[in-house]
This record gives sequence, structure tokens and C-alpha cells, in this order.
Amino acid sequence: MARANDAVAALLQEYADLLIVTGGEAFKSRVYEKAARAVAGHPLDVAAMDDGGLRKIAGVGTSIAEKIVEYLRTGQVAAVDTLRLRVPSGVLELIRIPTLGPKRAVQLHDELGVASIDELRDAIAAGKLAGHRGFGAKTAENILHGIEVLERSHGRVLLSVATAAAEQIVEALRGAPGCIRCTWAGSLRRFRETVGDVDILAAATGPGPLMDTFTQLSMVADVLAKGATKSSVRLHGDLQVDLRVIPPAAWGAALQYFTGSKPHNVRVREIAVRAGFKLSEYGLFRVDDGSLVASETEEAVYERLGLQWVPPPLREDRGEVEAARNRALPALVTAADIRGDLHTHTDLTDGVAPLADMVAAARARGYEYYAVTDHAKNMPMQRMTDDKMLAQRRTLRELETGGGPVLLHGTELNIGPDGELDWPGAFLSGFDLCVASVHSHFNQPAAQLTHRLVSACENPHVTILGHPTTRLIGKRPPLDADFDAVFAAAARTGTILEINSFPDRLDLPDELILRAKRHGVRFAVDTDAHAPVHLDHLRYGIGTAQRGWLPADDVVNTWPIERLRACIDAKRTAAARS
Ligand code: DGT
Ligand code: CA
Ligand code: CA
Ligand code: ZN
Repeated sequence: MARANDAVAALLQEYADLLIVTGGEAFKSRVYEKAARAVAGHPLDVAAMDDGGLRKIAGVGTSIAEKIVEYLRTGQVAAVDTLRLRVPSGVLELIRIPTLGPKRAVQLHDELGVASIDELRDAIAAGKLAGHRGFGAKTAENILHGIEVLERSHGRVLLSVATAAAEQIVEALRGAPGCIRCTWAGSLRRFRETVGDVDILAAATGPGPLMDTFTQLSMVADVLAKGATKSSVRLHGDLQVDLRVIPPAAWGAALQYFTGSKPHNVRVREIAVRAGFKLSEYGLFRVDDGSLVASETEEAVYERLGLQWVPPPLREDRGEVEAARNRALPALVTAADIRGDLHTHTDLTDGVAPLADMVAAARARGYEYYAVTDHAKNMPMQRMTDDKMLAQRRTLRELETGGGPVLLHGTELNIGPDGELDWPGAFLSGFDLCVASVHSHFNQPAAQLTHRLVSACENPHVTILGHPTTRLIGKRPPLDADFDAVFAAAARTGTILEINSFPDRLDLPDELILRAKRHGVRFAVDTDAHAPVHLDHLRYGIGTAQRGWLPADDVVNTWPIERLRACIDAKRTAAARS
């Protein structure tokens, strides 16, 4: 929303899907898909670029640039609209199922007459898919999974999308006359992976000008309600935003109330009631004489209840209130603790920026170290070879002599269907570190998936297990593996678990971080950046780590480089001894 890139990328991806559905050339579809990825990862806002600038983006030629310009000018693209009209509306609905894909959506429509998600669910239940080419029992199950994922995500948006919108709105409101403070609360402040609606809170002397500014923002599609203390709008792209304006003296109490979560607030209110208080969005009051006890800051509200201030990511009723009462809340890891990134890509594989640009971006962030981990050779699409990898290593060493972060040469290995990796130990030992991830065969039986992940942990050269569940929020469910067994193997072998910061991954998710922590595992908060702008996604990974109650010491990329290297070497030598 702050950048037009995401909307443009979504449109290009839709066009790629529509080309397949309407029987267009697969080649052309792939061109649009590639351009969609490049636009999403481009450092500059496409809304601020002219035709010439657009055509400099990798994979964007004349006709794609024209479509982007048309979209930015008019909000639509005639070619996309034309294709949409050629596709039955039922098929358009089916394409949205993440595990189905455009080709099979058409097949279902043409061969079975399925024209909606409900009809598809009925057809599967009646066993009608059986016997149709490409639709085995496993496929049907997989489609049902996809429908479930789609319906669960209904109406919720990714944390990154909500954050971008909230930042823009808060900036506008802070400039409005009479605004004293403004920030966001709700699930967004708690860093939940998806957000139902954005809750903005402002303290002002008079709410009028804020409500006017808010409802007149150019990103607003509809004003749902406009009042003296509360207004609600729907943005282009469907996200709902609520604004509450409160008197400055109530700031702390209101922020506490509207940050939630509801279960956390229930716990806190119970404590208030037992102590003879009443807690509302206006303040903490004594029940006997109605006098105000605290309201100006959140800290004061928690303090008067005998509690430590609770960081918002912890406010989920997972034991944080008890811990706050015992002064036992963890000192959570913050972005300022991070010394380097351990999982990033370049245009040698599917990144969109050259090595030198990625390194320059890492240097600009002030990182002490930075690992480049392009995809390994068993992923055919990436066209990786031993020679290319070794050549990249030489370039990396040359870049390092220019100052800046210590550069680590790594790779992202593919954990094969039987747990095998891309290269033998002799070649792997040449890397400073290796990330290993599952990129294929997601639907194997649980025991086999567990075996694959455990085997990867047991390889002495595997430093980090990348995006361990492989879920894509709203698109692909997590692997059906026995994660407690995987975490136990990671702890036993000294394998680090990734917290991937990419907004549609956030993998490991918070609940699995909590489980893994009980096994005594260490974590790495990485961005998996495919472009310089992606290094900024770190904040979402940090928020997720905080929701998993992690202190800095549990996160290896807060450590000095010597300690990190010693940890990597320790795993390799322990394996060599045994
Ligand atoms: P979301 O929007 O579904 O991602 O989740 P939240 O947590 O942002 O929920 P939302 O927007 O309904 O409400 C924001 C916060 O306001 C919520 O976390 C707690 C507070 N809140 C809203 N309504 C109530 C209520 O009826 N009772 C209490 N105790 N708190 C409420
Ligand atoms: Ca909300
Ligand atoms: Ca709300
Ligand atoms: Zn990966």
C-alpha cells in the first residue's frame, strides 16, 4: 500500500494465471510470472517510475511496462479485464485455491462442470474426482487443504501489508491539527502473522480534524462510519481500518485496552478486580470512590496492578501475566541486537539483485557479517553448477577486501525426497555455512517428511534448517511432520532453526518457536532476501521471535562472528569425531 509494487505484482501474476486458463502460451505466462517477482522485489516504488525506468527492471519489456503504466494511471488494465471476461466466473473462483493451480481449475470446470468452491467440495466428497487424469486421492486431499487455507485466511491480510498501510495513515494523522500522539494498536502491534483489521489510536485535544484527515485519505475506498470518537474505513484492497481518538490523559489505558489481545485483557482485568479496581479504556479506577489511579502510560497501568510492563508480542495469554507478576518476563531479542543475516540470495539464482548490490545493502545496514546462500544445484530451475558456485565464492572474497561486513559464503541446499542433499561432504565443507530447506515433495507421509528433516539435521555441514515448515501463509499448509522429533534432532546435533522473516512465511511460526525452545534449540532470524528491500523484512522475523518469547542469546545472529563460527565448527567436528 505504501509501495504500488505489491498490487502491480499481483496483477501481473493474475495475468500469468489467466493466460494459462485461456489456453495461452505457457512461455508468455512464465514471462509475466517472472516480471511479477521482479516488480515485487524492486527497491524503488514503481508508482514513482517512468516507462524507461520500468523497462530497466529485470524481465519487464515494452508491453509489460505499458500495462504497469496503464494500471498506475487508471487502476485497471484492459488486457487483464478482457481475459477475465473470457473465463467463467466459477473458474476464477477456483484459481484462488492455492493448491489447485490454473490448469487443473480449467480441467475441473471442463470435465466435471465444477464452477465454484462449494461444488468442488461436493464433487470431492462424492468421489467424483477419482478416475480423472491427474486427480488421485492425495490430490483431492491436497485441494481440500487448499480450500481450508483459503477460507481461514478470508478477510485477513499479511502483517507486512497492514504495517505498510498503518505507517502511511499514522504519518498523515500525526500531521493533523490537534494530534498529540498517534500509533497503531491491536494485532498489528502484537505482530500477529495476519491482521483482521488495523486499529489506530490517537490522542488529541479535539477529534474533528483527525477524523476528517482519516476519512479523506486517498487510500480510502469507503467510509464505513464517522463519529466523534471512532471512525472506520475500508481501503482499496479491502483492508478495514478503525481510528479511535481519546483525550491525551487516557493514552496509556486506551493503548493497553486496544492492543489486546482480548484473552490477555481478560486476565489483566481479573487482577484489577481482585485488587478493588476497575480497568477500562479510560483508565484504572478505584471501585470504592471512583478515583483515577493510572491512565497516562501503559507502564503506570501495569505497575499499579503489580505487573511488569508486558511487551505487546507477548500479550496472548500464554503465561505472560503470571510471568509479569513474578518479574520474570524475558528480555526479548530486538532488531538492534542483530549483527548479520544468514540466509540471502542474489541474481545468480532467483534473486533480483547482483551480489555487489546485496552486499552494499548489508553494509548500509551496518551488519558485522552477511551470508550469501544461493540455491544449490538439485533445483533444476536455478541452473546452479559447481563452477558457478566457486566463481561466486571468489567474487565474494574480492568484495570483502573493500571493507564492510565479514562475508560468509553459503548455499541453500535442497532436502531431497529421501533426505539427500545436493553435494557430497567434500564440496559442502568448502562453504562457511549451509542452510538446508525442503522445496519439493511437500505431501509425503508424515513419517517420511520427519525422516527428511531429521536426516538434514544429522548432516554435519547443515548449519541451519531453513523455513522448517515450508508453509506459505494463506497458500500452503505446513509440512505434516512430527516437529517435536525434528526439534529434538536439531537440539541433539546442534542444528540451528530458522525464523524466516519473509512476510508470507514467518517460519518457524510463534507456536513452534515456543515448542522448539523447550528442546533447547538455537534460532537464526533471517530474511531470505531476494532483493535489497527484503532486508527490511527483518522486523517481521524479530516480531515473530518475540512472540516466541526469545531472548537475544537464543538467536545466533546476535552473536559476535567468532562465537558464530565456533558454533558452526563445533557441529562439524563433533560429527567427525563420532
Ligand atoms: P484482528 O483485528 O482480528 O487481527 O485482532 P485484534 O486483536 O486487533 O482484534 P480487534 O481489532 O477486534 O480489537 C482490537 C483490540 O481491542 C483487541 O485486541 C482488544 C480490544 N477490544 C476490542 N473489543 C473488545 C471487547 O469487546 N472487549 C475487550 N476486553 N477488548 C476489546
Ligand atoms: Ca484489529
Ligand atoms: Ca478493530
Ligand atoms: Zn528456500
